[in-house]
Amino acid sequence: MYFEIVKKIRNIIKEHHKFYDEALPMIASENISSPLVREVVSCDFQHRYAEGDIGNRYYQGCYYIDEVEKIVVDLSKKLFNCNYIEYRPISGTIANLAAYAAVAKHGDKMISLSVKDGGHISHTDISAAGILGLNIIYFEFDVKRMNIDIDKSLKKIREERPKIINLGASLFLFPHPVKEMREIAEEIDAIVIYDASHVLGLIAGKQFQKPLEEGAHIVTSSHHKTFFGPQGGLIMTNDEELYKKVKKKVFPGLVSNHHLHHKAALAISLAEMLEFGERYAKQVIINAKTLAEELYNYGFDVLCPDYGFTESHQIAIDVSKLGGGDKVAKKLEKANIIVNKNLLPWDDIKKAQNPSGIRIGVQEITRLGMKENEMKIIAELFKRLLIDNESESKIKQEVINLRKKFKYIEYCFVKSPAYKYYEFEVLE
Ligand code: DSN
Repeated sequence: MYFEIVKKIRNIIKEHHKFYDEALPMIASENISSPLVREVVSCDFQHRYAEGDIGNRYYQGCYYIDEVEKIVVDLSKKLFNCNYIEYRPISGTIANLAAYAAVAKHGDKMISLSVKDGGHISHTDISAAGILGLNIIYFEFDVKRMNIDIDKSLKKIREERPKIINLGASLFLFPHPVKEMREIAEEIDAIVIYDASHVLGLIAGKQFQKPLEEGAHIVTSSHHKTFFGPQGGLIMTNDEELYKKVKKKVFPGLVSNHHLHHKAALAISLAEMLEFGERYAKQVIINAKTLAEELYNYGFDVLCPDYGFTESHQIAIDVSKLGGGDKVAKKLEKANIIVNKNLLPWDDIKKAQNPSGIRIGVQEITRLGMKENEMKIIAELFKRLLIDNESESKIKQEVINLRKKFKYIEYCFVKSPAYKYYEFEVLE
């Protein structure tokens, strides 16, 4: 009798795949992984345990797992030009928690960006940093530039003397001032942690700042936003002592078994990044800038017009004149355009359910092969839907038609349909 439920679940998932196959997926924290990554995610590693280090596990049967994880380490060091990589965190938040715990203790101060200025929840007292009991203070923020106000923040850091200076963000339009923060960190004996989750693929593709080279002591990240997936986290550093501390906090600290199939699949996406990353990241940034400019020219309040709108995969728009982020994101969703509502610096945090902004990411549609011409088409669809008030059903049909030309994943070794549901034959 429960097989009926199983069939229902599979059908719901197939519908989800069809929906994404006919949509414009533009959530800035997501991406689509290649068929090779997905093949490896479904491999037998998902059933196994490999607690411990490569070559020194607490379980037998890890021979091949060791081989693959050695490749993860080698490729990560090459791609990110770093000395030490801790690849076992199972998410970006766990990576942050491990890094914070490695260098600070309950009651220590950390400075980070507030959520309304773009910070991730794990950088704040409502999530990982708060669970660790860190005392969070916030950077001063320059809303015009949508970036850390360097002078005011340096003054605050000198006064407050935080133990951790935490860079990186979820609304992350421009490179952060790593060099300046490292200089002051030296002065007050602090550690600079840079959360690269959103921009890891751009860093890998050499189209964003180089946080380790610019002075971050530790870089934490997820590996599925601008990076090629699958979901998971990692930590990098060039400092052996810090690496030893971080490693202990990851295992046995915060991770028992590290989702081996995801790390095997990470080996594939590291290879994909080494091969295609530069070309992909360049196109991501061209697409983001093109889309931002087109939207701005149609009259949308795209942030930072005086600073080129963005240097990352993201665009932020103040849509308060159009009814606010909640209304606009829902209207776009009805037309198969998937974005998220987003707090902007001038919002009250209590407005999180209906903030002023929407955030748009172009990394996934870039991986589907879209370029400048498609950005122009998409901007026009936004305008017709949100400014001219054309019907959602009409715009949705145009989205479906546009997507018919972009069914495959680009920047990967094999040609395969992007949102295919890999269905096994099940005998009833
Ligand atoms: N909250 C996610 C984002 O959308 O940026 C990151 O975890």
